[in-house]
Amino acid sequence: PKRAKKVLSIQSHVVHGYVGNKAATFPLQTLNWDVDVLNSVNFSNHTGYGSWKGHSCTGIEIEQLFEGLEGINMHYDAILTGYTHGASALKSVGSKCIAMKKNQPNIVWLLDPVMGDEGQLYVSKEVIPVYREILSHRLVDIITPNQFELELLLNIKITDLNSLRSAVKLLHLEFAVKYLVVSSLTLTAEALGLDSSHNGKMYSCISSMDSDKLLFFEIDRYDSYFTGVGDLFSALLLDRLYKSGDVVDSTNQVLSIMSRVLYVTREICVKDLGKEVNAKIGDFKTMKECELRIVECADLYAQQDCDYAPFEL
Ligand code: PXL
Repeated sequence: PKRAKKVLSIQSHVVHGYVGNKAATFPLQTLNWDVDVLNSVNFSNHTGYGSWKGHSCTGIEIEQLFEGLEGINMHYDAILTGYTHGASALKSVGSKCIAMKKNQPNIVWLLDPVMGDEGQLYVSKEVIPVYREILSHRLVDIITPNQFELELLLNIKITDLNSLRSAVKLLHLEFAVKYLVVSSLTLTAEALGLDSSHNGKMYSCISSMDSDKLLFFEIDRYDSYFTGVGDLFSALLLDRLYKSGDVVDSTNQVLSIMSRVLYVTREICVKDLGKEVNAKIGDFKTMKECELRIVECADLYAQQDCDYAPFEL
């Protein structure tokens, strides 16, 4: 058998549903990764339900887990860091991952600065400067913010193509990240200078440190709020980029899988309930119906078809 690669994944755990490590672990396992799962929080469910209980790890608790791993001489091929609720926990995650990268520079580190979406923060706002500090060490290889998170990191408002370009440039310059993949932009087709035939679409964009090109993908927009999409996206992107190093093809494959996962998720909902359901943030009934069908989608994660035609703007 082909030996599995090893990834340390530091994200949230939820008892019910699929966000954070619950959205990343099983898909990565199907792709032949040994996933060492460090849970930054232990919640009943994701916070978008409006009702949840649970515990967030303190910085000291996180450090102890890393010390335990050091004590048994663990080494990794990749690190995936996502949802961490508080500043002190994130500081510990940051300093330990920075130390690992310094000791072993060929580890691939994908940092997903999970903070919020569409203007709403779902972690403590104290994490914003901590993410900036971590990134300033210039050791992160891949970053996957959404538009809101990119704005928070750089303290820049993105309103059109020019401000997006400035943000992307600044990010590469200040933080030396090799690849930036913005999985969902809230900029409209109009703001990007596209004609009205593109109305109602959403965009992802990618940029590499060694190129001035900004490449876009046009994807479907849903009225429903799906949580965990970003977490599954970053896990799959880490797999593809680790294995191929081609950011355009990797992103295309992953976006194609994401579209199929959302299709299956919606189809199962229709079969179960006889109608489409659109989740509303804070409403646990609809949120529950729209949990990603991570298990049922097991056969999708290895697919390599590219459904999109990326274009430059
Ligand atoms: O997908 C982001 C996320 C991850 N983990 C937890 C969350 C959320 C978003 O709400 O609540 C626990």
